[in-house]
Amino acid sequence: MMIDLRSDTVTKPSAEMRKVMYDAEVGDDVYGEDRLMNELQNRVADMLNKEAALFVPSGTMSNQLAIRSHTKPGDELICEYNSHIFNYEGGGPALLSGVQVHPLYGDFGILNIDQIKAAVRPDDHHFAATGLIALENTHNRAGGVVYPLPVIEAISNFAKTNGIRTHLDGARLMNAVIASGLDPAAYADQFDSVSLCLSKGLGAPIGSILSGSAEFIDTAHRFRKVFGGGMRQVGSLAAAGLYALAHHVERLVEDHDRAKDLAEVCLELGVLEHDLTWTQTNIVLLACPEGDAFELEAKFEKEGLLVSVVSEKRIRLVTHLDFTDKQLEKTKQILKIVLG
Ligand code: TLP
Repeated sequence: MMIDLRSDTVTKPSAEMRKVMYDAEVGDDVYGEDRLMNELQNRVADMLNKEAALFVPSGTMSNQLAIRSHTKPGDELICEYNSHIFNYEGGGPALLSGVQVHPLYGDFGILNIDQIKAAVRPDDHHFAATGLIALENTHNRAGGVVYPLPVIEAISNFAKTNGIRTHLDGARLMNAVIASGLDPAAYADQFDSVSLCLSKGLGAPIGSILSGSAEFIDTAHRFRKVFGGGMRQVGSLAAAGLYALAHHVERLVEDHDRAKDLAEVCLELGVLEHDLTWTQTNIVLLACPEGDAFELEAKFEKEGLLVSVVSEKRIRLVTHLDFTDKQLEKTKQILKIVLG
C-alpha cells in the first residue's frame, strides 16, 4: 500500500467517526434547523472567543467569504507572498471580491510589523485603501511554521489603530495551538475573523468554520448563500466535526513528533530545507539536491511514497492521523534509498 504524505487532507474518516456520522440527527441548515450544526458552530465560536461561527465546505470558501465580507471592491488585501490565499485560491480575491492583493515576502512566511507599516497605503485618492490584512498560522508553504504571538499582537494592534480588518487563515490553527501550548482564543482574539479547517490535521472528511462577530457572520452567511454554499441536512458533517474536535486535537502532537523524526533523517541526508527548528508542526520541507522536485517525486512514488511538489526545488511531506509508526519507519527507509 502507498504511504500518502501529500497532505493532511488525505485522511479518511475512522470507523468511530463514520459511526457518529451515520447515527447523526439531521435538520435543514438553510432554515437554521440542524441541531448538531448549530452545536458545532457554537462550540467553535466559544473555543475561539467569538460571537458567532459558520460552517462552510472548504478552507478556500472560508477565506474567500472573509475577504468578501470584510472588504469592498477596489480595496487592497495584504498577505504573505507564499500564503494560501495568494497562491492556491484561484485568484479568488480578484474574482469574487474585486480586491487587489498586495503580497509581502515574509521571513520563512512570517511578516513583521515594520513590513506591514510600510505596506499600508496612506489616505490618498491615488492609492487603493488597505481593507484587510490576512495572516496564516501555521504557515503551510513555509513548512508549518508557527506565528509567534507577539508578532501577531503587534500587527493586530497596528491594524486596529488604523481601522484595518484582520483575518487569520487558521486552516492548521490547532497545530499551532498544540505546538505553542497557547489557548486557541489567544490567537483568535487578535483577529476580526478566523478560519479553522476540520478536514486537515483534525481528520474530518469535509468542512471549515469561519468565526467572528455576529454582524460579520451574518454578512458571511449571506455571501455563503450567494456563492452556493447553503447546505441542507448537514448533521452528519457536523457530527464528524464535533468528533474531530473532541478526539483529534491533543493527538496532533504525534504528527508533530513523526514530522520531527522525518526532518532528522532529511537533515542527515542533507536535504532538509532550513534547519530542524523550522519543523515545528506536521510539515517537512525538502530542498531537492538536483533541483528537480518532479523527478524526485517520481522516484519516491516508485518506492511507495506519495509526496507533494511545492516548487521545482522543494518537496513537502505532511504527517497526519492516518500515518502510523510502521509507515514512519518505512518512509525513513524510502528516504534513505532515494536520497542516500
Ligand atoms: N491546503 C492544501 C492545498 O490547497 C495546498 C494542502 O494540501 O495543504 N489555508 C491553508 C493554509 C491551506 O493549507 C489550505 C489547503 C486551505 C486554506 C484551503 O483549504 P481547502 O482545501 O479546504 O479549500
